[in-house]
Amino acid sequence: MYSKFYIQIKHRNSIETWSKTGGQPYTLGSALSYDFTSAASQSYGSNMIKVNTSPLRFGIYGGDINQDGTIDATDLSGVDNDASGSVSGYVKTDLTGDDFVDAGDVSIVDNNASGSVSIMRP
Ligand SMILES: [Ca+2]
Ligand SMILES: [Ca+2]
Repeated sequence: MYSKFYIQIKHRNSIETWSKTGGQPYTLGSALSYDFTSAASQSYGSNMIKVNTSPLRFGIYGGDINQDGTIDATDLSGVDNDASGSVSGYVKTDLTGDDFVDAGDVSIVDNNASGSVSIMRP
């Protein structure tokens, strides 16, 4: 016997993302394997972005710096300020994970803010 569940991804500077609409069958006590990356529809509301074409891969949206569920001008402002100050290290405003805040990080937030990316949850 199984029930349907959702898998929730939370990450310090990305949009909270849930597994596909309708839920995932799961038998209590068994191992669970779930691939978010194969299609945008693997996430609830197809709330992911294509990050590679060969192999085809989808990823969660980066840029929700203040973790309020939407990527907008407030997040952009935070990353922009840190980029101007050449902030480095393990900081939330470093979206690319290279330990440095620069135009590459600003670009990601800017694109996702333009798309009004926000949480889609069951
Ligand atoms: Ca935000
Ligand atoms: Ca960076």
